[in-house]
Amino acid sequence: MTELKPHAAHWGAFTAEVNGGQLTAVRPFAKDSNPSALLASIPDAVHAPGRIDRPHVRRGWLNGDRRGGTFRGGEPFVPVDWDTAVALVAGEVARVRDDHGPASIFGGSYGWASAGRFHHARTQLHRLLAASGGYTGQLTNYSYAAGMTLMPHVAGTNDVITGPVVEWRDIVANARLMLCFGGLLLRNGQITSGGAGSHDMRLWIERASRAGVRLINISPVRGDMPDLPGVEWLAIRPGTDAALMFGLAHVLIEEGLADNGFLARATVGYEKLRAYVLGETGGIAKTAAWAAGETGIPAEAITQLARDCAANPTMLTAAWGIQRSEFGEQPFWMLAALAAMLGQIGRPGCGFGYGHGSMNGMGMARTDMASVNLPVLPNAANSWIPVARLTDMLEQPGGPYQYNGRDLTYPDTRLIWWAGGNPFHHHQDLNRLLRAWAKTETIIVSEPWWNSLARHADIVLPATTTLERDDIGSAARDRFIMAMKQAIPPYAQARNEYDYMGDIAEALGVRPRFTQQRDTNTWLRVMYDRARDGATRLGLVLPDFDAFWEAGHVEVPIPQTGTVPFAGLAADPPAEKLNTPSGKLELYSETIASFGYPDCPGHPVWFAPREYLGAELAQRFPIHLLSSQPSTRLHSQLDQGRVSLDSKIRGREPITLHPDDAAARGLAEGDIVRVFNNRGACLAGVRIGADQRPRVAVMSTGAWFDPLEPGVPGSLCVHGNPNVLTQDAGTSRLGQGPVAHSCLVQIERWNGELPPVKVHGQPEIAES
Ligand SMILES: Nc1nc2c(c(=O)[nH]1)N[C@H]1C(S)=C(S)[C@@H](COP(=O)(O)OP(=O)(O)OC[C@H]3O[C@@H](n4cnc5c(=O)[nH]c(N)nc54)[C@H](O)[C@@H]3O)O[C@H]1N2
Ligand SMILES: Nc1nc2c(c(=O)[nH]1)N[C@H]1C(S)=C(S)[C@@H](COP(=O)(O)OP(=O)(O)OC[C@H]3O[C@@H](n4cnc5c(=O)[nH]c(N)nc54)[C@H](O)[C@@H]3O)O[C@H]1N2
Ligand SMILES: [Mo]
Repeated sequence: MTELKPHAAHWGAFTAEVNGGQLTAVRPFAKDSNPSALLASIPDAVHAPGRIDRPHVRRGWLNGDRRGGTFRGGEPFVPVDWDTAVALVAGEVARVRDDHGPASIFGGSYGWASAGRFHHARTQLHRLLAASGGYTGQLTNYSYAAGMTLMPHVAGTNDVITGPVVEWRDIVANARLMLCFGGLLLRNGQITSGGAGSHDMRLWIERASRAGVRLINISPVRGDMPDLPGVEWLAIRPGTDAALMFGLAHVLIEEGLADNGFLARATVGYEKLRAYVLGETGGIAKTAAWAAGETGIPAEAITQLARDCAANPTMLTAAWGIQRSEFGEQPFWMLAALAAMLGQIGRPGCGFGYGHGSMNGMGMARTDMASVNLPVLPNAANSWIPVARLTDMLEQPGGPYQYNGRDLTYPDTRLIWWAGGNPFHHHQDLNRLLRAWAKTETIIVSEPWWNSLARHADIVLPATTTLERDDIGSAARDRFIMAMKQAIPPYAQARNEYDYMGDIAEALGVRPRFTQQRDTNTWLRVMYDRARDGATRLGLVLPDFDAFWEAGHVEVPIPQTGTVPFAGLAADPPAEKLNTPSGKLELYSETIASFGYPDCPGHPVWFAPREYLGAELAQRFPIHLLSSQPSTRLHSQLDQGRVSLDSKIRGREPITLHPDDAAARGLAEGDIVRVFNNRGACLAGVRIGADQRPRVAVMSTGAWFDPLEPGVPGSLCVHGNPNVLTQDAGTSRLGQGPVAHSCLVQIERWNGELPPVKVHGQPEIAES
């Protein structure tokens, strides 16, 4: 008999079909306008051969190998029972806390974990470590670290990046022209953090196209925007968006098209920026011809585009990925400055924003209601690093660094505990990470799967998947709250984070602080009721918990009129003071200037990246590699599912090359290549696509890191994880964000034997 259970994931809500304790299929949520194909991979992942069946400990660690021992990843694991695992983990947490202080426990655990908001692994771990004395956390994120550090200085808010951003319904009704730096990505629209009840990104892009909005895809890749009427493509050279924006700004100034009235009343610092654009400062005039040289877009096209922007109701948006590159603050800042020069900020459907094509829910109408979530506990260690400075932290305990106006030092990390994220997916320059990883005494990993992270741990704790527990899916960007009902029993000895962390809390003497004396069921009610109370204060009526759980979901009503960001700035005189020192939009920031950072001065500037096609390094490594988000999975999640596996070429992650670049190397579709630079190398399967700039290659993130010789830094990744190639550096001292998209490589045919991809199965397990 088939049982049906409502459930949800970051890639969508669904009904689970269960037969005899097995998840046999999933059906998309009935109210989803455009369900994601990724749903098909869920049963494969849940019942994958790579599930972790019980706790394990690395053999060398059990034998006393700690700091400075071997590189992790090359040794067998010894199975242990849960009592042993709980005692080992609690012992290590207490030892490091007492001997070195809680800041020596790195519990940042960056990552997406699951959509379920209660059994959210990272939040549970933070609660446990906070209850037991504290830990070093991580600030900002890999998505838009540079942008979110910058924007409060410039616009007094991060809403322009996280939302509510300029709404699609206003864009459709009012804008005639929309510049999309990095395109509008339907593949990214498959995802909402916390779960999507409805995938509406496609609907909105289609509506904009039908309404006659000219949609300009400014990207190295044509496919970054769907092929619809009104869509045009400007094939920009990667890493040069700020240069294009400067070129546009120059035309606006030269042709008297800048809105000087708006600039005077709503912004500060325009004079300094103007002098820079004109070349009165900074050495060179940022003319359209100059911009053409950097961007590869003809000067006439730039000039015409600037005129069109000034003549039409215009919306400017940039994908978050634009700032995931060297000096990533600059294009984000310059986009705001360009919108200010056009003077349309605060008009419905016009102005600027970020991420309209980066994730489902961006630009869609939403309530102000807070999503359902698990509250955190105060962290007494008061220690953190900017999220992407992970390897730096491990390499230089006590080492100084700068971030957003502060002089800081890295903690001395002795213990790492990761739950709900995957640094062997998300971090750049994995070979460097692997070397630094060896400096830590103990590494604990909570994971459902033997992925690359679990394989590089000392103590491995097997977690349940969401299908094995009750939870609630909820996202501020989505109008649905979803009941996630347990559909199948836990796999083997896998346990819920809340349950085994409760036992570890017990061993540490802090169980009541961790649990607040509540069981799972009580927590779900408490979390739901808190959100419901918040809704009531906004005048929204939501059903009580029992009615919600019975129905399987709640649809929160969407207000008829939405938010128009900066509406008060459009008035003359402005009726709105921004939360910046000047109360205005800051095209020059005294605060940022006062930091004295050479890599992020007081107004937007053009810096030539170290790695882009205009750099000297491009003579040796002539291909710019874009490691974009995968259409076939979420980051590293679902890589073992059919959608991802079906996309691979002889088991390798595809890399898409321009026909000229393939021809120059004698490569055909389906060939295997070695992609390499000074940092590392991986295999990949060739796809040929004419719809991208020459000398640009695209390889999605997320293929599980699978080194030919596990435990040997620099070993070839036989599967195709691009993060063995990407550079690990901060965007600037301001944002310290990751720079994955600034990456040069060379590509050659792989003539050797094709090593097997083993990472989706079990690692070597020793006798206990
Ligand atoms: N080269 C390159 N690298 C990038 C990017 C890029 O553009 N290019 N993008 C970056 C961005 S924007 C991001 S957000 C990051 C994403 O990086 P991550 O968020 O770290 O990637 P995920 O694969 O989602 O990792 C989530 C992990 O949680 C585990 N997990 C899921 N559910 C549970 C659970 O219930 N319990 C436990 N214990 N674990 C669970 C999954 O198995 C998975 O290993 O990657 C970044 N890395
Ligand atoms: N299916 C799927 N969807 C996802 C995710 C996923 O893993 N899978 N991850 C989610 C997450 S965590 C995030 S943060 C968002 C990220 O959303 P984004 O940051 O918007 O996604 P990216 O793929 O990094 O970049 C968007 C596009 O920018 C283009 N691009 C790269 N460099 C440049 C450049 O220098 N200039 C210009 N103009 N374009 C450039 C690339 O071709 C790429 O397709 O996606 C979310 N959506
Ligand atoms: Mo992200």
